[in-house]
Amino acid sequence: MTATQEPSTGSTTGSTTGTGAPAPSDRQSLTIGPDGPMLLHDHHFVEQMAHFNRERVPERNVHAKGSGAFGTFEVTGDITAYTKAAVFQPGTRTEMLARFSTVAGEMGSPDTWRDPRGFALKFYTSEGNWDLVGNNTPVFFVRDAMKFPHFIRSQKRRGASGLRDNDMQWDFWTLNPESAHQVTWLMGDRGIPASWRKMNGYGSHTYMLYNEAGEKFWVKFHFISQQGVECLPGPEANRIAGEDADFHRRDLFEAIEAGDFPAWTLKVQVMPYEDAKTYRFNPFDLTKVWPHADYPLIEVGTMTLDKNPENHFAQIEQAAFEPSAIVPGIGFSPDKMLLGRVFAYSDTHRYRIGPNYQQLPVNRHRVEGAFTYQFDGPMAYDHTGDRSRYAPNSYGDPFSDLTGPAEDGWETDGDMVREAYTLRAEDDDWGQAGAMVREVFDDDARDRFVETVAGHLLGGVSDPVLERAFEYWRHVDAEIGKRIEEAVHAGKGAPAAPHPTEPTTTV
Ligand code: HDE
Repeated sequence: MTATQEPSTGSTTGSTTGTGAPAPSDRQSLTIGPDGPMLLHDHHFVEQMAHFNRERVPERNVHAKGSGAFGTFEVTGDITAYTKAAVFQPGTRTEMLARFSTVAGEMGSPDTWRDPRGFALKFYTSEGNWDLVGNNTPVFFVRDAMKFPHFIRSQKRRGASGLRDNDMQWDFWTLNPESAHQVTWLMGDRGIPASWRKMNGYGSHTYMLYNEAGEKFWVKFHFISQQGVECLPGPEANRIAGEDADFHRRDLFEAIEAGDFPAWTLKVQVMPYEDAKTYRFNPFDLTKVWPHADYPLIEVGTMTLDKNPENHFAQIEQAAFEPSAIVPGIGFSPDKMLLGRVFAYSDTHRYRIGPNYQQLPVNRHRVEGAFTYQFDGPMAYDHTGDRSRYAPNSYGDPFSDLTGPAEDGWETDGDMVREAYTLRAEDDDWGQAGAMVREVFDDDARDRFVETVAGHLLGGVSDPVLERAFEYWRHVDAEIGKRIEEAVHAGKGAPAAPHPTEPTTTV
């Protein structure tokens, strides 16, 4: 082989241009003589470069880092007393897609950072797609969608340095005490799952179910891991973060490749419609869970993931989960966070992957004979032929014309206001967080919790915010607040946490 010859592996005439013509070369650009200038009409070179420069779509501004798999949901129970949804009819099997993710980290960030995990599900049901876009925690940081952009920016990067900053995080959390329950989850062991396969998933919000007779119920969805729940100790999670940023993605992909299919049991809590009016705290408040003693879990079915994506970009990066993807028998609720999300997700998809994102195969519904009055727009793919482009019309093309009360509606009245939820007898910011610390954590978990919170607070949190943080934890639980303050003062002389955004715990 002479000096100028390069090794050729495989066929040297097999690739094509974007228009399908034989490509001239994937190694040499067109020049005048081997040493001469490149030529502009080397359209294959131009096309390669131009497309390469456009290979990325904007990453999700939260939940950017994630992956998932396809599978099936099979109904093994019977909740037809509560819902007419086809997906919940006994024995029904529905194909689905799940995507798991962290929240604050960018696309290349480590899977094992401390963070809630996205637990996004898309069910390709016979009545249209049903998306349940939840997390691995049953609650959330705030109660009103208006706070969400502020919350997320406090978890991201400072304007000047572009660095993440514990001071911002604690400033936001302590100025929004409703965050206490979710922050307790986050700083506890479940803040770092050992695997996406070994964590539960929750719809988090209260939704509505309604049956054939039009009777309505309120519902919360729980996906209980059949692999159990396992968490990573902080130091091990930090070590893994440095060695394999894709630890969870790899774990899920390789498990499914090996035929080790993860499964979750769907259970629901059902609250009679009228109960919501008098329940002791606001049942639509996303910072709270419903005690299982009040509304026990009812088994519904099994979700099994058994098929890896064939193309990560097409099927995971461009997957568009949206709470607005709802089907007959399942409805929304007065939860302001849910109602805010019903707008936000489709909006972000139109921005990220274009107005026709629902035509992409991974997002496409599986309904035969579907007939939507959405046409054209960039990258339109559906061939609508000479279908009527308006409704009603005289050509027999279908149109909808429901009138009267919405079947998934609820009664409401009052002036237009901007106010927090009306407080009920047991509406507070601290009770359920305190119950978690005292009744769910054991002694060892409390020790790890104190170390994690103190380690995070020692990562650059300013004194005024620190004082508010001590008060915040005292409200959650006097003893835990005292221990956290002592741990911070004891650690004050110690060097700040090695990675301020990650707690240095000894778990
Ligand atoms: Fe999200 N959220 N979110 N979120 N969220 C997004 O949509 C938003 C909230 C969740 O794997 C975004 O496609 C608002 C709660 C998951 O693709 C965005 C509010 C819960 C995923 C968005 C919330 C979630 C997202 C960013 C306050 C759990 C990833 C990119 C009202 C119940 C889905 C995107 C996937 C993604 C908006 C709060 C879970 C920006 C406005 C609460 C699992 O649209």
